Amino acid sequence: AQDCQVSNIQVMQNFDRSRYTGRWYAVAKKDPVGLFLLYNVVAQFSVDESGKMTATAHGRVIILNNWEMCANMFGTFEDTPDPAKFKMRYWGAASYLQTGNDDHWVIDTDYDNYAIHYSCREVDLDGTCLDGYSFIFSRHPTGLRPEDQKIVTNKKKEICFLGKYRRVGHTGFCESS
Ligand code: DAO
Repeated sequence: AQDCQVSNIQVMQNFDRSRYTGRWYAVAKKDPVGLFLLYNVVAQFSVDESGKMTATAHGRVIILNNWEMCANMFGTFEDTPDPAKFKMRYWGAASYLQTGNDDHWVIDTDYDNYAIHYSCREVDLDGTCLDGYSFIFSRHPTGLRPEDQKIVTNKKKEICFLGKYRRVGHTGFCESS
């Protein structure tokens, strides 16, 4: 079913947040309007004592439309009735970085190799996504394993973002920031 209705998008069944913890490398990204995270994007997910999911991320970002820098970002996740759908509040280590409150859906993951994230910021009047972004994460900085590529391509199609991704490279440049 690919009617591109945001409300019909299938997410990960029985999402297990504890298996999702640890380091994920963004290897591809579909950008939103007013893009922010550019390259060397690494996210680290955790589950705190109370069971709440949190994350930190670092990467090359663009601010004021033409200024690039390495940034440290933080996110906290509010649960919803669907275990794979969260509300993410995010902010930066510095005040001039982006802040926001976005949907954060886990579309699919095998926990050990790949994950597909989806966020629609603005749903159009016809129910499709007008402004959204998506990360393809890998446990490996080198990218997806060949056997995961087909799964990921199918999911990109299902969320109606196929052909809208760009590769996100890893040079290690923002690792120490
Ligand atoms: O890059 O254009 C963009 C939008 C993404 C903003 C989200 C950044 C927040 C990161 C914190 C948690 C990590 C998943």
